Amino acid sequence: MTLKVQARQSRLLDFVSWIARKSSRQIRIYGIILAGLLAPAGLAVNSSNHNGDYEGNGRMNPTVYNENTGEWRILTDRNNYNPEGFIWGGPGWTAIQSDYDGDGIADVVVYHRATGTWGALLSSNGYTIYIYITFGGEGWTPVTGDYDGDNLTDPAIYCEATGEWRVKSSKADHKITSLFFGGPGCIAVSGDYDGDGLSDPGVYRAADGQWLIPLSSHGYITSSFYVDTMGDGPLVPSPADYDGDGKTDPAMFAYSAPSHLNKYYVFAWHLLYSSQGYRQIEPFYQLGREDCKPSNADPAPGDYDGDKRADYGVSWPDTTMWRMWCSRNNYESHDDSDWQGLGFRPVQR
Ligand SMILES: [Ca+2]
Ligand SMILES: [Ca+2]
Ligand SMILES: [Ca+2]
Ligand SMILES: [Ca+2]
Repeated sequence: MTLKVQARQSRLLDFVSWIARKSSRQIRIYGIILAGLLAPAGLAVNSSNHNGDYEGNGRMNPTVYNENTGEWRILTDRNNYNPEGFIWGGPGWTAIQSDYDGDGIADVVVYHRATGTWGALLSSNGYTIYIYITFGGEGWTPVTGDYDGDNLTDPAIYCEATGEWRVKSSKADHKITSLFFGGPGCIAVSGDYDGDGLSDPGVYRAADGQWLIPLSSHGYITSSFYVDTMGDGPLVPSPADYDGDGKTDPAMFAYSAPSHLNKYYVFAWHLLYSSQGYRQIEPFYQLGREDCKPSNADPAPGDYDGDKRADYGVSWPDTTMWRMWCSRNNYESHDDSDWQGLGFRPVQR
């Protein structure tokens, strides 16, 4: 098991030193954090958590990862939405981008599924220090979130076989909290569904399509939601705050959407708006393939235009294309970019 950082390290360092210059205002010595390596002196939180935002401007950066090669590519404003790349990870490593040090800028993290090793490069020290912890392993999936509400993402994992969640709380010296919720057939869909700043440890139950969400603001009493997917699929939960009220909205992405005129080459987002009493809105349908085969676009929702509402982004593993429809112009037009490479999938937040 090796982490490849050597080959393109200089490019990563170029990239990250630019970020460090650009965001020097925000960089302070935060107590760290992921491994609890440093004393938490001077700990301060000065911005809301911006998972997936590498430039610290409130807009997420589209980011993809090729597990075969360990390559990451990021579209940046400073580069006119052309990709920049580096290598971190490789076969067996899942890529995650969240803000573990709470400086408002995404950190670059990989998780080794077989051994539970996390390899992290934090933005607040210029991505120059490699931090490794072991947390999880076979059967455990990382579940991103800020469960204690201090604006720092907490390393967290979920085991579907047992329904156990383990959270290393950043506020409590990364002490592990364990809870049981979910189990076989339940996929973790953590998010802040009640908008109180604490992630809620919810699950999507595939058998009956129920979203079961213990809400932090209600003593973790479970609320349930249902998103009608109209017979479309394969399905992937795709929760995000689509209406911009600060609450995560239950949403499903359907790779193929025969509910739209029986066209399998169309994909769909099916979702509820929390701001409208969890009313299900019209599905967001778009062409996923031009050759009429079932669509294989991967979903990558995120707030790419910085208006606090999630935008619809997709990336194709077998083409070099990125496409997104932004809320700022009512999803009416799309922006395309080119990854300049094949085999990339969206990075999890
Ligand atoms: Ca960060
Ligand atoms: Ca919450
Ligand atoms: Ca919402
Ligand atoms: Ca947006």
